[in-house]
Amino acid sequence: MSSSAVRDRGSARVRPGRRAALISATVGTVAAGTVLALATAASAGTTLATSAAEKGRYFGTAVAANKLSDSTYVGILNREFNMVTPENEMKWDATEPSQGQFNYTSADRIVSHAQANGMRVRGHALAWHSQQPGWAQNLSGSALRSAMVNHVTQVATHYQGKIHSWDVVNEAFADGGNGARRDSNLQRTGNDWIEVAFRAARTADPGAKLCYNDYNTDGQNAKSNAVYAMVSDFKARGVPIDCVGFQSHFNSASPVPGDYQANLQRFANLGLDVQITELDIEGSGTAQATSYATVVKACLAVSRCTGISVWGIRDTDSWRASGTPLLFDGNGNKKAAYTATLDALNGGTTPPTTVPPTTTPPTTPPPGAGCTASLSLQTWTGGFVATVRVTAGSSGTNGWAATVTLPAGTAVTNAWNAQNSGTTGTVRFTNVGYNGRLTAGQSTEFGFQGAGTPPSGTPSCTAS
Ligand code: G2I
Repeated sequence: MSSSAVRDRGSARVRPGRRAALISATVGTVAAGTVLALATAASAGTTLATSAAEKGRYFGTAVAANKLSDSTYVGILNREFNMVTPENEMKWDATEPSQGQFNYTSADRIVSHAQANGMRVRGHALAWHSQQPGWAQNLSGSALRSAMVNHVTQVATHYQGKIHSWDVVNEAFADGGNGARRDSNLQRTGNDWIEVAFRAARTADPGAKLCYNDYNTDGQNAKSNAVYAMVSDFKARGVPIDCVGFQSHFNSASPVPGDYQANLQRFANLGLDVQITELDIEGSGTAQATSYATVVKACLAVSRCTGISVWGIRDTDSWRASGTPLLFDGNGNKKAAYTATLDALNGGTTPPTTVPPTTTPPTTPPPGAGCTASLSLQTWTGGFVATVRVTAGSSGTNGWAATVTLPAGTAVTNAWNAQNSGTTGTVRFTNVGYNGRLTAGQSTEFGFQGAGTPPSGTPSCTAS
């Protein structure tokens, strides 16, 4: 796969949540064991993921591996989100607790959950002054520089092909008025440590978008000006950087800045993506809801704002739980902030809640070798997101290929969790490295976005 193809796969447009309710759907069994679920009308989404996808964005959340056994948590996660950021599990202290000894157990759990549920992953964070293992905290100079480069290389290589975007460097600028770099052991290895980290990440995973991520850079100020200057310089000198993450941790002392959208836009104008990476807003009720809507509208107004991630699911999951900063309360109920966020994603339209989804559950594939595929669509005027579920027959698979026939004039604009050959006509999607092997009856999902009229046929599936 060429690196440009890989980068396309990691671009902004995303599939809706796996359990997307299709407002108006017909289902037909086209061939034995193969089901087509086809949305027939454009519609306002009913989950954060579907609504964001209709606007060409993803909607994500921070996830903690130790909560993946909490059924309420997982129920909301799978229903509402199509991007996950490991909250702590990919950090240096978690992934390299002893020098040269890598532990990916917790992070892999999150990545596996994401892949099994058709979500993508924001990697967080490769190089950061905080949450370093003790051994790294005690290093300096060239020993620390080498250790940092090795860490970036090893972790990005381990997750190569599985990460939509990496926070390559996190929080490297100081607060306050002078726009200086933050003092840290990494900074003291030399001012070029940031670009060295980005180059190492690009070499290790050419398909991932590489982001600089920070807080208190959400409006125009001395700190964001300093980041802006660094990014401008990187773009001018060809240092590989694809995106800037705006953490967007807000409260009454640090509200959504009045120039939030303008600040996103000026970074986008440098020719890279912007992402809202750790959104949470302390508060409650209408005030909190209004602030969430402001953030969402700002992202939607900036064409290169490719997605929004909140920093946790329920208020009780938050790193600052007492501020009740999230979209779901401690019982998993939707808050006013949720409704405002969804409405903003839907362009101010409240989606109908009285129309039940009419998607018929897929039929059980007949026993036998090979594989079957089912297709579900979320459509809007001029485009669609297709989710294809591949299910192995009784022999399991070592690899698979699903073929979809597109109407004339329709093209695949990007695909994820599969590699497409061609973009028009009969398009063949083959497994990627991590989802080719399926045991008997096991399923996996991939997705693609199209411009034009959605396919009306049924994907065929062949196994190897
Ligand atoms: O502080 C909020 C975020 C700011 N931007 C970078 C993010 O990585 C950061 O996330 C937070 C996590 O949400 C917390 O969960 O980073 C904190 C550490 O800097 C995380 O807190 C740590 C606690 O400090 C540890 O005591 C604890 O062992 O979480 C660890 C795992 O629960």
